[in-house]
Amino acid sequence: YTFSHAITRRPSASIIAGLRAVDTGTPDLAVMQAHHADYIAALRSTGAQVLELDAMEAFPDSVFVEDTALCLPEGAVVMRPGAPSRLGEAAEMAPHLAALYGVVRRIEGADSFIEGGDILTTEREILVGRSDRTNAAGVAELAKLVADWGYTVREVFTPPGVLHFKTDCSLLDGDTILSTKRLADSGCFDGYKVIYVADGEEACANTIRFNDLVIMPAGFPKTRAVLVQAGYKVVEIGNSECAKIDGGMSCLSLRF
Ligand code: CIR
Repeated sequence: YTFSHAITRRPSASIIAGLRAVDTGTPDLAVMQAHHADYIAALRSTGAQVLELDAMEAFPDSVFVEDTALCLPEGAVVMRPGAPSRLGEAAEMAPHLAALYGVVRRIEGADSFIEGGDILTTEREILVGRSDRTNAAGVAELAKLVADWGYTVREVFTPPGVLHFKTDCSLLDGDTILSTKRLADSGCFDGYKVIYVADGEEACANTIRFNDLVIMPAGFPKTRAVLVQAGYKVVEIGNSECAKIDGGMSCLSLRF
Protein backbone atom coordinates (compact mmCIF):
# COMPACT_ATOMS: atom_id res chain seq x y z
CA TYR A 1 0.00 0.00 0.00
CA THR A 2 0.98 3.61 -0.11
CA PHE A 3 2.30 5.57 2.85
CA SER A 4 1.24 9.11 3.65
CA HIS A 5 3.30 9.50 6.83
CA ALA A 6 6.57 8.58 8.48
CA ILE A 7 7.89 9.31 11.96
CA THR A 8 11.64 9.67 12.53
CA ARG A 9 13.79 10.81 15.46
CA ARG A 10 17.08 12.69 15.18
CA PRO A 11 20.16 10.79 16.36
CA SER A 12 21.52 11.96 19.72
CA ALA A 13 25.14 12.47 20.78
CA SER A 14 24.65 9.46 23.06
CA ILE A 15 24.51 7.32 19.90
CA ILE A 16 28.11 6.36 20.68
CA ALA A 17 26.65 4.18 23.47
CA GLY A 18 24.19 2.44 21.11
CA LEU A 19 23.77 -1.30 21.58
CA ARG A 20 25.76 -3.55 19.26
CA ALA A 21 26.52 -7.24 18.99
CA VAL A 22 30.12 -6.70 17.90
CA ASP A 23 32.14 -3.53 18.35
CA THR A 24 33.37 -2.36 14.95
CA GLY A 25 34.03 1.24 15.95
CA THR A 26 32.29 4.32 17.32
CA PRO A 27 29.51 5.86 15.22
CA ASP A 28 30.33 9.38 14.00
CA LEU A 29 27.39 11.62 14.88
CA ALA A 30 27.98 14.17 12.12
CA VAL A 31 28.14 11.50 9.42
CA MET A 32 25.07 9.81 10.86
CA GLN A 33 23.19 13.12 10.86
CA ALA A 34 24.05 13.60 7.18
CA HIS A 35 22.84 10.09 6.32
CA HIS A 36 19.69 10.66 8.38
CA ALA A 37 18.96 13.86 6.47
CA ASP A 38 19.36 12.01 3.15
CA TYR A 39 17.00 9.31 4.40
CA ILE A 40 14.33 11.84 5.37
CA ALA A 41 14.72 13.61 2.03
CA ALA A 42 14.16 10.29 0.23
CA LEU A 43 10.98 9.62 2.22
CA ARG A 44 9.73 13.17 1.53
CA SER A 45 10.51 12.89 -2.18
CA THR A 46 7.61 10.44 -2.46
CA GLY A 47 5.17 13.06 -1.21
CA ALA A 48 4.83 11.69 2.34
CA GLN A 49 4.70 13.89 5.41
CA VAL A 50 7.71 13.12 7.62
CA LEU A 51 7.77 14.04 11.30
CA GLU A 52 11.25 14.63 12.77
CA LEU A 53 11.17 14.19 16.54
CA ASP A 54 13.86 15.73 18.73
CA ALA A 55 16.89 13.70 19.74
CA MET A 56 16.65 11.99 23.14
CA GLU A 57 20.01 11.86 24.90
CA ALA A 58 18.71 9.49 27.57
CA PHE A 59 18.09 6.81 24.95
CA PRO A 60 21.17 6.09 22.79
CA ASP A 61 19.23 3.86 20.35
CA SER A 62 16.18 6.11 20.03
CA VAL A 63 16.97 7.01 16.39
CA PHE A 64 15.66 3.48 15.66
CA VAL A 65 12.00 4.43 16.11
CA GLU A 66 10.69 1.38 14.30
CA ASP A 67 11.21 -0.77 17.38
CA THR A 68 8.76 1.28 19.48
CA ALA A 69 5.50 0.64 17.62
CA LEU A 70 3.60 -1.16 14.90
CA CYS A 71 1.62 1.18 12.64
CA LEU A 72 -1.32 -0.28 10.76
CA PRO A 73 -4.03 1.55 8.84
CA GLU A 74 -6.54 0.78 11.63
CA GLY A 75 -4.36 2.02 14.49
CA ALA A 76 -1.00 1.82 16.21
CA VAL A 77 0.29 -0.66 18.77
CA VAL A 78 2.97 0.52 21.20
CA MET A 79 5.63 -2.18 21.72
CA ARG A 80 7.52 -3.36 24.83
CA PRO A 81 11.17 -3.52 23.69
CA GLY A 82 13.12 -6.47 25.03
CA ALA A 83 16.33 -4.46 25.44
CA PRO A 84 16.11 -2.96 28.96
CA SER A 85 17.82 0.27 27.86
CA ARG A 86 15.14 0.72 25.18
CA LEU A 87 11.97 -0.04 27.12
CA GLY A 88 11.33 3.63 27.92
CA GLU A 89 11.48 4.64 24.24
CA ALA A 90 8.05 3.15 23.62
CA ALA A 91 6.31 5.38 26.18
CA GLU A 92 8.02 8.40 24.60
CA MET A 93 6.54 7.50 21.21
CA ALA A 94 2.97 6.90 22.43
CA PRO A 95 1.81 10.56 22.58
CA HIS A 96 3.07 11.22 19.05
CA LEU A 97 1.11 8.25 17.76
CA ALA A 98 -1.97 9.41 19.67
CA ALA A 99 -1.70 12.82 18.00
CA LEU A 100 -1.50 11.34 14.50
CA TYR A 101 -3.75 8.32 14.92
CA GLY A 102 -7.24 7.78 16.29
CA VAL A 103 -6.53 4.46 17.95
CA VAL A 104 -3.47 3.51 19.99
CA ARG A 105 -3.20 0.14 21.73
CA ARG A 106 -0.34 -1.10 23.93
CA ILE A 107 1.57 -4.28 24.69
CA GLU A 108 1.30 -4.29 28.47
CA GLY A 109 2.11 -7.71 29.92
CA ALA A 110 5.03 -7.59 32.34
CA ASP A 111 6.43 -10.72 30.66
CA SER A 112 5.64 -9.61 27.08
CA PHE A 113 8.51 -8.31 25.00
CA ILE A 114 8.34 -7.37 21.35
CA GLU A 115 10.21 -4.93 19.09
CA GLY A 116 8.99 -3.53 15.79
CA GLY A 117 12.14 -4.74 14.02
CA ASP A 118 10.83 -8.28 14.42
CA ILE A 119 7.53 -7.54 12.63
CA LEU A 120 6.96 -7.82 8.87
CA THR A 121 3.46 -6.86 7.74
CA THR A 122 2.49 -8.26 4.35
CA GLU A 123 -0.83 -7.95 2.56
CA ARG A 124 -2.01 -11.28 3.93
CA GLU A 125 -0.58 -11.56 7.46
CA ILE A 126 1.71 -10.18 10.10
CA LEU A 127 4.90 -12.22 10.52
CA VAL A 128 6.65 -11.86 13.87
CA GLY A 129 10.07 -13.37 14.41
CA ARG A 130 10.94 -14.46 17.92
CA SER A 131 14.41 -13.21 18.78
CA ASP A 132 16.51 -12.12 21.73
CA ARG A 133 14.18 -9.07 21.87
CA THR A 134 10.79 -10.64 21.10
CA ASN A 135 9.29 -13.51 23.08
CA ALA A 136 6.27 -15.79 22.75
CA ALA A 137 4.21 -13.74 25.22
CA GLY A 138 4.85 -10.58 23.20
CA VAL A 139 3.80 -12.28 19.96
CA ALA A 140 0.66 -13.70 21.59
CA GLU A 141 -0.34 -10.34 23.02
CA LEU A 142 0.12 -8.64 19.67
CA ALA A 143 -2.01 -11.31 18.01
CA LYS A 144 -4.87 -10.57 20.44
CA LEU A 145 -4.57 -6.81 20.01
CA VAL A 146 -4.86 -6.85 16.21
CA ALA A 147 -7.37 -9.72 15.78
CA ASP A 148 -10.43 -7.49 15.65
CA TRP A 149 -8.73 -5.41 12.95
CA GLY A 150 -8.74 -8.57 10.85
CA TYR A 151 -5.05 -9.45 11.06
CA THR A 152 -3.56 -12.91 11.48
CA VAL A 153 -0.24 -13.03 13.29
CA ARG A 154 2.15 -15.85 12.38
CA GLU A 155 5.02 -16.58 14.74
CA VAL A 156 8.31 -17.31 12.99
CA PHE A 157 11.93 -17.32 14.11
CA THR A 158 14.87 -14.98 13.65
CA PRO A 159 18.08 -16.89 12.83
CA PRO A 160 20.57 -17.23 15.72
CA GLY A 161 22.99 -14.34 15.84
CA VAL A 162 20.68 -12.03 13.85
CA LEU A 163 19.31 -9.08 15.85
CA HIS A 164 15.82 -8.75 14.38
CA PHE A 165 13.67 -10.69 11.91
CA LYS A 166 13.76 -7.70 9.56
CA THR A 167 17.53 -7.44 9.83
CA ASP A 168 17.33 -10.20 7.23
CA CYS A 169 14.25 -9.34 5.14
CA SER A 170 12.02 -6.60 3.74
CA LEU A 171 8.68 -6.42 1.97
CA LEU A 172 9.13 -5.16 -1.60
CA ASP A 173 5.49 -5.32 -2.65
CA GLY A 174 2.32 -7.13 -1.65
CA ASP A 175 3.72 -10.52 -2.49
CA THR A 176 7.48 -10.12 -2.81
CA ILE A 177 10.07 -10.32 -0.05
CA LEU A 178 13.77 -9.48 -0.21
CA SER A 179 15.53 -11.96 2.07
CA THR A 180 18.81 -13.53 2.98
CA LYS A 181 19.06 -17.21 2.13
CA ARG A 182 19.71 -18.12 5.78
CA LEU A 183 16.30 -16.68 6.72
CA ALA A 184 14.27 -17.88 3.73
CA ASP A 185 15.74 -21.38 4.16
CA SER A 186 13.66 -21.69 7.34
CA GLY A 187 10.59 -21.87 5.05
CA CYS A 188 8.96 -18.84 6.63
CA PHE A 189 8.26 -17.25 3.22
CA ASP A 190 6.83 -20.30 1.48
CA GLY A 191 4.01 -19.05 -0.76
CA TYR A 192 5.64 -15.66 -1.30
CA LYS A 193 7.88 -14.59 -4.15
CA VAL A 194 11.40 -14.22 -2.70
CA ILE A 195 14.27 -12.19 -4.11
CA TYR A 196 17.55 -13.14 -2.45
CA VAL A 197 20.20 -10.64 -1.49
CA ALA A 198 23.50 -11.51 -3.16
CA ASP A 199 25.94 -13.75 -1.30
CA GLY A 200 28.16 -11.59 0.87
CA GLU A 201 25.64 -8.74 0.83
CA GLU A 202 23.44 -9.99 3.69
CA ALA A 203 23.76 -6.61 5.39
CA CYS A 204 21.49 -4.99 2.79
CA ALA A 205 18.45 -7.18 3.47
CA ASN A 206 17.15 -4.47 5.76
CA THR A 207 15.77 -2.24 3.02
CA ILE A 208 12.37 -0.57 2.71
CA ARG A 209 9.85 -0.14 -0.04
CA PHE A 210 8.32 3.29 0.54
CA ASN A 211 5.77 4.35 -2.06
CA ASP A 212 7.50 4.25 -5.45
CA LEU A 213 10.99 3.81 -4.00
CA VAL A 214 13.08 0.97 -2.68
CA ILE A 215 15.44 2.62 -0.19
CA MET A 216 18.52 0.50 0.46
CA PRO A 217 21.85 0.98 2.22
CA ALA A 218 24.65 2.13 -0.07
CA GLY A 219 27.42 -0.22 -1.09
CA PHE A 220 25.69 -3.43 -2.16
CA PRO A 221 25.99 -3.32 -5.96
CA LYS A 222 25.03 -6.92 -6.76
CA THR A 223 21.74 -6.79 -4.88
CA ARG A 224 21.09 -3.29 -6.19
CA ALA A 225 21.45 -4.61 -9.75
CA VAL A 226 19.01 -7.45 -9.03
CA LEU A 227 16.42 -5.00 -7.71
CA VAL A 228 16.86 -2.60 -10.63
CA GLN A 229 16.57 -5.52 -13.03
CA ALA A 230 13.33 -6.56 -11.30
CA GLY A 231 11.93 -3.10 -12.07
CA TYR A 232 12.26 -1.34 -8.69
CA LYS A 233 13.28 2.30 -8.48
CA VAL A 234 16.20 2.11 -6.06
CA VAL A 235 17.64 4.90 -3.90
CA GLU A 236 20.82 4.25 -1.89
CA ILE A 237 21.42 5.90 1.48
CA GLY A 238 24.66 5.82 3.45
CA ASN A 239 24.36 3.49 6.44
CA SER A 240 27.96 3.16 7.63
CA GLU A 241 27.32 4.67 11.07
CA CYS A 242 23.98 2.96 11.84
CA ALA A 243 25.50 -0.33 10.71
CA LYS A 244 28.06 -0.06 13.55
CA ILE A 245 25.16 -0.35 15.99
CA ASP A 246 23.19 -2.94 14.03
CA GLY A 247 20.69 -0.50 12.47
CA GLY A 248 19.39 -0.19 8.92
CA MET A 249 16.78 1.37 6.69
CA SER A 250 13.62 0.02 8.32
CA CYS A 251 14.71 0.85 11.87
CA LEU A 252 14.89 4.58 11.14
CA SER A 253 11.16 5.21 10.64
CA LEU A 254 7.61 4.28 11.44
CA ARG A 255 5.65 4.28 8.19
CA PHE A 256 1.89 4.46 7.69
C1 CIR B 1 19.59 -2.15 19.06
O1 CIR B 1 20.40 -3.04 19.29
O2 CIR B 1 18.46 -2.13 19.56
C2 CIR B 1 20.00 -1.02 18.15
N1 CIR B 1 21.39 -0.77 18.30
C3 CIR B 1 19.66 -1.34 16.70
C4 CIR B 1 18.19 -1.44 16.44
C5 CIR B 1 17.87 -1.73 15.02
N2 CIR B 1 16.47 -1.73 14.81
C6 CIR B 1 15.84 -2.48 13.90
O3 CIR B 1 16.46 -3.35 13.29
N3 CIR B 1 14.54 -2.32 13.79
